[in-house]
Amino acid sequence: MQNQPQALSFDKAAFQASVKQHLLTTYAQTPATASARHWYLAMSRALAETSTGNLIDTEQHLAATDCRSVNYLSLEFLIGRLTGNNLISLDLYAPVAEAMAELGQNLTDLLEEERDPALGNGGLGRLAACFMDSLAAQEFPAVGYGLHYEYGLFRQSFDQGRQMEAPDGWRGQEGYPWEIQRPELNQTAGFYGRVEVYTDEQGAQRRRWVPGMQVEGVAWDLPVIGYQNHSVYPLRLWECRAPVPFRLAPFNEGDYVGAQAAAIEAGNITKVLYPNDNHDQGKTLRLMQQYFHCACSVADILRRHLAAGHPIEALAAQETIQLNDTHPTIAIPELMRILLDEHQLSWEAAWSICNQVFAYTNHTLLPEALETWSEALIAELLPRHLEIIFEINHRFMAEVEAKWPGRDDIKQKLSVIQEGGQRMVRMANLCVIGSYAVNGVAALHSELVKRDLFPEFDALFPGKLQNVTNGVTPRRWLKFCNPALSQLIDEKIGTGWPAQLSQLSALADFADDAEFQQRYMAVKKANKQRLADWVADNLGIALDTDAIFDVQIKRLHEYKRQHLNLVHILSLYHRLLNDPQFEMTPRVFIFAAKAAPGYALAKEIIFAINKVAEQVNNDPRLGGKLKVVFIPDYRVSLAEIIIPAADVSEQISTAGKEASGTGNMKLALNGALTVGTMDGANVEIREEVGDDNIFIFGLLVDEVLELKQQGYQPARYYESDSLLKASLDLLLGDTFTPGEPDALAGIRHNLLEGGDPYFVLADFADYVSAQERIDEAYRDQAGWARKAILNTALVGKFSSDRSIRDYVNNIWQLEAVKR
Ligand code: NBG
Repeated sequence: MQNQPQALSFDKAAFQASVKQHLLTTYAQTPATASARHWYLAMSRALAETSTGNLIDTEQHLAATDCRSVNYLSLEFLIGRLTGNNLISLDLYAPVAEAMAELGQNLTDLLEEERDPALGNGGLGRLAACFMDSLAAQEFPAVGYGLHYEYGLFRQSFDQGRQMEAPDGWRGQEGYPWEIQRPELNQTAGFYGRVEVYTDEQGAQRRRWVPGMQVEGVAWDLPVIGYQNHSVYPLRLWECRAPVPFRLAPFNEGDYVGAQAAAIEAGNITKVLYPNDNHDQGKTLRLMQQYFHCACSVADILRRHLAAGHPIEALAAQETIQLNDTHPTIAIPELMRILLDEHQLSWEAAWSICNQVFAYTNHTLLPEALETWSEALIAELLPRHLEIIFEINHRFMAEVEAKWPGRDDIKQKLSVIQEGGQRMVRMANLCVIGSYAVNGVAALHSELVKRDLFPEFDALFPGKLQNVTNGVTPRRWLKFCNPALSQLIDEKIGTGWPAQLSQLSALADFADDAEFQQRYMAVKKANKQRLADWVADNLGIALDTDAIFDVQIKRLHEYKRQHLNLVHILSLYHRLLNDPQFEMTPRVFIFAAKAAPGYALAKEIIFAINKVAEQVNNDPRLGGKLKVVFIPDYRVSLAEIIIPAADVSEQISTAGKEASGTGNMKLALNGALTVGTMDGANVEIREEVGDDNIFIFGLLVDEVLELKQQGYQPARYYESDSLLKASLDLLLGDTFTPGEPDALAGIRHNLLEGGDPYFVLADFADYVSAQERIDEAYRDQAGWARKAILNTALVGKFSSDRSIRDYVNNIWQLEAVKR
């Protein structure tokens, strides 16, 4: 059956038999004994069988087609639950629902049994998942390479308002039904050791690395199923194990620990995902993860290339490698090492290949997120790679000297090695030097990369620094998560939009149609009810669906300014209690966010929001006007319930800090109106939806910089704005923490004495006025419906299909291979 795509036809009886077969042979259950979880597992295994067939067929087809592929290297793929989404891609949602109903099972309930594979922190990992979906949907040949963490991002719960972290064993006891181990693809990777100099047969002096430790990379594939086509691409995740699983001799001697030391050390490498978003922690094990990931992935890419009969010199014609942030940077010296030491290419030949293979995406300007590794650490773990890094830098410094003779200041800035104190290796510099293209993730961000982060690189390599604005997959983020809206859209404009999101613009014609407005808002209301029911069931808080659902869901970070949102809530609380003239539309503020476990202030902000919520939700004087809900354990599947229910989308980062954002796109697509700063992709969302359909406030990037240069004094804002003063002062005393005075004062302190590094106080007044405009706009329900419809209609640009086409056309130069 090679190269015969399996049709998207569905044999119900065969499928039901397969489900029952899996119940029995994989899970040792009969229909009488099986729990909902067993049914979900068996159903998913039955579906996965089909996709594995298509995965292998696609693989063989592509190998025979001699096409060019992209290899997407990322330490994170925040894929979300697969079963429901895959049913959409396979176009089998309704038939499988029917088949399962006949077996006495409710599909919606079964889908709730899947645990989110939380193999990412936030936007960066979720973007990688959307990109894989869009590659498969458009059939651009691709392999995703990541790590098979035993534990994904921690599970979050609250204990008296404080974040608690628990390990997330995402595969469960039974293993994850969609993954398949591919032992024939396993690779090995080395660490430590020394570099050996030897003379080869031609009498030339050569160098080679003799590692002191070897580990095995076990290949696991997850299927990335193309939307209603026959292509299935692999998301290949490497699990680290000892090369020899168990050493019998020392064990028999009674040395139980020694016998397993290697296994324990290797197992640690892919034990757990580092829980930092936009922050570099510099831990040794993290560098080991990075190198392990790159070594296995590069080896697999070369395996495919050579197995297809291509000469090593032709690598760049066949393969491109996209580095998702600097986390996989070490792939550059790794490929150099293999080309030089194993394939014996000259430096020039090897470097020219690398320079045509790698491309790099920058996802942040925050200095604390720009990775550096100590030279000493790399020397110990990867001695040959350090030599290669030095040589790359040495030759690059000569280029800099040629361009700017005698400019040591520029050399110091561009050097891969940061001098002064402990010598550090700057991964971003290495990426820019080693890649043929570098991109930022939104127009504004890419401009700032050129202007502020890498101006000299831009001068040295004109055209290398580009922009690709992020996007989100419309399959998961509209069709799957918002079935009611999807159906309404289908009715109005047909069913082509999930594959071509720009078609949504046809909805704009109905923005003023009273009947359509009413139906659109009825869908929103039903989605709000779905969320309200979830909140009532899980958190015991009753929500009024006539209230504005105002949503801020994203990682907890000072730059994202959840505390600006909090201070605004405090201002409403103050006004409701103290200003008899004050009127407001009832509002429900919904938060969901995880804080990195080591980020103390972020955790204090979570605590403060939880404490304010407790008080506000139970204060009868507020007449139910104000509710605050912090939903624990934010994850993809929660986003899928919250986003369709949102009226207002909070995108309130300090201008210049949020590279793009992608939650902003998902929320706008689902008809939430953005209240946002001129930051990241908000700027482009505004361009698309128009000024009347978005609420922009706050300082611009250059105004922030100017204020900083002048010497920003947050206390001035506090002293001159009585509402701000009253709101911040609510954080003193024990209004929200009875018996525990000043428990929330740390946040106030950070904003006043701490200098307010993210300009919360400077933007407060304008934020309040944007919120007042929202309140007023919501009172005109028809007007609001119009704005919401236009958001859905006009954000087609933000499909990740378009992002991928931008990469394909401007960077990767791939051809689609249709099956
Ligand atoms: C994040 C940015 C977001 C952006 C995503 C995806 C990192 C380092 N960066 O603004 O903060 O949307 O990347 O590009 O996680």
